[in-house]
Amino acid sequence: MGFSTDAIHAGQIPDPTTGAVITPIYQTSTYAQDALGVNKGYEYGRTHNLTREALEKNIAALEKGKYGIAFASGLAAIQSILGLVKSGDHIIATENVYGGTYRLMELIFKDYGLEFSWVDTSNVVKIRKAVRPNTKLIYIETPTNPMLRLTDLRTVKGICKKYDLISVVDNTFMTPYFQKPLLFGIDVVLHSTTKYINGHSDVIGGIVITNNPKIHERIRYLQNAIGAVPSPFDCWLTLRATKTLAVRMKQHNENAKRIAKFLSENPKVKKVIYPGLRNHPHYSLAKRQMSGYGGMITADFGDLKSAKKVLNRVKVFTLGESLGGVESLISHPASMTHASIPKREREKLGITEGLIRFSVGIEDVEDLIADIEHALK
Ligand code: P1T
Repeated sequence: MGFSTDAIHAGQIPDPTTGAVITPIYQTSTYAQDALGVNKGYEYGRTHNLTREALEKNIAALEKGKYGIAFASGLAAIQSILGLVKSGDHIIATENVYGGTYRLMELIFKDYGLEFSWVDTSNVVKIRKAVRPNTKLIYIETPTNPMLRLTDLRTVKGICKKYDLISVVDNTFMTPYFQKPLLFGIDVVLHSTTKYINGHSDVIGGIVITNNPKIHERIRYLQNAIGAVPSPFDCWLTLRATKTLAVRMKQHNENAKRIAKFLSENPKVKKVIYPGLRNHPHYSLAKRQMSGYGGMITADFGDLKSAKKVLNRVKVFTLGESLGGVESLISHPASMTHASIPKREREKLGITEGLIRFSVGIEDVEDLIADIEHALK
């Protein structure tokens, strides 16, 4: 089936009791058992929930994966992935990931004996050099948050095959509408469903998708054992949202392309980073492994003073953390999403005080451009 058909139908069958077309919210913590040891396959809400199962099947289908395992947040999904390795194991991770991902790995899990190397994974030589005898997993964010650098998925898959490593891709920025890492042979895909997948800025959630039965078994075990599960209502809202994922992503992409061009032509903007611009260092890779460029733009306004003016003056864009909603958001990575990264590290990555991140929504693009134009005057 095509993407939109799967988005609307996959994982959802009319409710067997009433024929309700929309999967009900199974708002229950437990299930009546027919007799001791006899049940309908549902025992306890943390372990089984039909609304959650529908969501898991739906997003797995969009990623061309067999298994989806949903979590209460993107970070809970990432934590479950760290359960694929053990104390003493080494992980190679993209140096510029979401600040919370860095915090979880470097400031929490390092203390539990995991080793991390933060690598520019857009450079294959650097990935190869980072492999150690105890390396078990490569964790990729592409495009990265917020510098929008890309990693070649085919190359990562090749390295993982050679050294018998697990490959993981955070596909939050692209969504399966524009990028399907599993089709490149990547083992595990994850999302903060909080972002584009839900797309309405009203749910925090995460999901892990894989075709590998062993990885599925382990992550499923951890989902229940750790217990960071999403509520049935959140699953229902997210399931409702995936139905329009294709139309939303098309519009995010169209609007962002127009705004990236507008920003590029404005002399007050020092640098515009958008994978769909020809001057992006990974433009040709973007064309090869993505079918669109997404709705995220990062731009450097030179210094904090200039950035502050833009951040404080916009009216249609809302100043706030997060991204991927239908409404446009604007943020300051250095003091917001990436504040937990030490200043020196941050600046090495290019996350300077003058940097602004735009999450371009699906409003009328003329209004968005007028809003930025006004803020820049
Ligand atoms: O917020 P949560 O649902 O736990 O997801 C964490 C996460 C994981 N991966 C990526 C690429 C992300 O961008 C995020 C969360 N990011 C923001 C809140 C932000 O404003 O960038």
